[in-house]
Amino acid sequence: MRRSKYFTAIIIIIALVTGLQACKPKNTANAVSADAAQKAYVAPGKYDEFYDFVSGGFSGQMAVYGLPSGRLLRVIPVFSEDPQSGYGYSEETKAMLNTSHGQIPWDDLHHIEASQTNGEIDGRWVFANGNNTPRLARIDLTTYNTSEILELPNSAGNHSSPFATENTEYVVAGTRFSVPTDNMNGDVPIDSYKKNFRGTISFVSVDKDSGTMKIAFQLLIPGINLDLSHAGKGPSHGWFFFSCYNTEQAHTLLEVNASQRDKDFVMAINWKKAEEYLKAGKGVKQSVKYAHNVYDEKTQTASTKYETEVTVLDTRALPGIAYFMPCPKSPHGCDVDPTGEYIVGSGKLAALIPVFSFEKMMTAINSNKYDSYYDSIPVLKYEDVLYGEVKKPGLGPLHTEFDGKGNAYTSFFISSEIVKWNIKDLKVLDRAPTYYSIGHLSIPGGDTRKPNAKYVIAYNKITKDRYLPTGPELAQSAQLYDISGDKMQLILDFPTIGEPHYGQAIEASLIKDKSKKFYDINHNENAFVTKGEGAAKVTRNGNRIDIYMTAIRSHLVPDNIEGVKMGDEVYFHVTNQEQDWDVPHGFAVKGAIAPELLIMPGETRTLKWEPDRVGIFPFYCTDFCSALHQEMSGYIRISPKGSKVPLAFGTGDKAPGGNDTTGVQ
Ligand code: K7E
Ligand code: CUA
Repeated sequence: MRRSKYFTAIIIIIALVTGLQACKPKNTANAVSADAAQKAYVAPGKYDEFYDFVSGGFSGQMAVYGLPSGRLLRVIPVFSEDPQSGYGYSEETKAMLNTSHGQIPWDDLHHIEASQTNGEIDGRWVFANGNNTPRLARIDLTTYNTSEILELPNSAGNHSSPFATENTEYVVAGTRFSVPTDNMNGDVPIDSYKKNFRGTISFVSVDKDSGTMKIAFQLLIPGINLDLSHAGKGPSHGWFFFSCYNTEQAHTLLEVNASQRDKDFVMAINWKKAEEYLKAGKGVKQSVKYAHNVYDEKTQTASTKYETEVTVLDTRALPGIAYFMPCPKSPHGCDVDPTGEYIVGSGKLAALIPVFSFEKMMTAINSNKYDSYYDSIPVLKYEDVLYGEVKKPGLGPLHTEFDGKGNAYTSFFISSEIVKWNIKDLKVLDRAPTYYSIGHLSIPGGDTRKPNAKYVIAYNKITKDRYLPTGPELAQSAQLYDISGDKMQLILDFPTIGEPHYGQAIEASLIKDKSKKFYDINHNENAFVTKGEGAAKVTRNGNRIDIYMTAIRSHLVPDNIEGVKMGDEVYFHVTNQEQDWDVPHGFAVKGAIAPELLIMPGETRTLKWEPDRVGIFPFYCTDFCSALHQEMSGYIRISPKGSKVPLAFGTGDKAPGGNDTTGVQ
């Protein structure tokens, strides 16, 4: 029996590995219809209709594209240092990447979640997960800055994340890897998995006004892997659904060992019940350590607070929080339709799509009708909670989104296609090939109560022959399909940065007018701001040199600096004096390890430099800002330690002169 299951698993794996080639659609050019170009065409000078916020995967960043054109509008640095803006390098932003493990320059970002009000996208923030070192980020959609990053303790592999409730009461994050919790002695044999490894789900509350995140509580769950999730809505508001795999609790060769069981689970979490337990004091306070990084818009500076405590509710000891619904087989996506009644599981290794009924689930729970228990959590009967199955939809279903007209769109990794099916009668209505190996797909608002059924976007894993070759690494790719008619129609391919796991497209009208044009310099409360050239100065405090510098088209004040010596720590605090849209200045100094800044109008940014040799070092503006941009430059003189050169600085008439101490050490 075991043997035969083992072989089944192997065959499925072979299908997974080879399926790609076997199912590669032919005649790809024919798939594009004649009027496609017109539908994706946004004339020069015209705006796109949607912003598409797309994860960069292993780049740790987020990209913003316009739709339907597919034009790249911006890359927002989130969990990775950014050589464009200096995020993570400048003194003001370094703290954003702090964790309990130290400052981490790079992470893996998978999922984007838009904030919601009444179950609809409200255009205030987008959230993203740091997958490797578990963190959640909040991005402000007026500035396109990462405003906050919250580390998650008791977590490993923050994949099932982030997912928001209908009013963004919570953004929720589940663990991919179960591990011993942080307060345990983690020095245990790996094969003691079943005894010592646990999963957690973090419920992060979001302040209605400021957006500030806080871990409200964590749920301790059995040692399994959580993959993805979605919040209930409408009638199922108050519930969360998580896809679970590795219910085998394997700890090695998961490819085979976590594919043994016919059914894994969708876990239903009653978070209102969890709140009750929390209120009743059933939570256990645990000592942990995690970083909470907040970017303050007033001081334009990020800071880190290390938190030391989290409240944990054990779902195995507190009945009524968690239930398991059996779901075939190694489910990946877990998606809730706009009505909140249907929950779609997507077993990567299953040849059907199970659709669960929230109403049936509640009936089964209310009548205490369980099949069994899994690590003290009730397991409901598959037949009791199943609304129905979509039969033979395709191979390797991953993710489902909805059009709000009663249809679902599911991505199929192995058969490389999107399949449209009807939720009520579970009949397949249409299928469209993707090029190739689609992962997530998204419809604007397609996971909310109010989808905008204009487009579906495919985020693909493989591009192979779609673009001009660029060496071994090819651009990954998204594809845009018009879904306004009965049949899906491919209208555009566009390359993406990193790996586009998931994206959320938001109607431009919801956010474009709130976009900030510049920072009011009068409200700049940075500790090192320079308001006006008259206030520019250089100060020495021991071996610390602070240079309060201004930038305006097309000069820097001061642009000649002398009297700095070897062994000094030099801080260039550059304030961009412009008060106009689209006039950043840059700053760079030769030999600096964190070499460059990009400074928005009205903003202050600081570059730290420890000169490593005596000499003259030029600095200059790196962003072409005017016809005389190339003249926007200056020099700093570094003298030997113990030199008598006095501290002096200025621009033009005020530039220092006559400090020739050559040979006078
Ligand atoms: Cu399917 Cu990380 Cu959401 Cu990628 S995951 S596909
Ligand atoms: Cu300022 Cu170029």
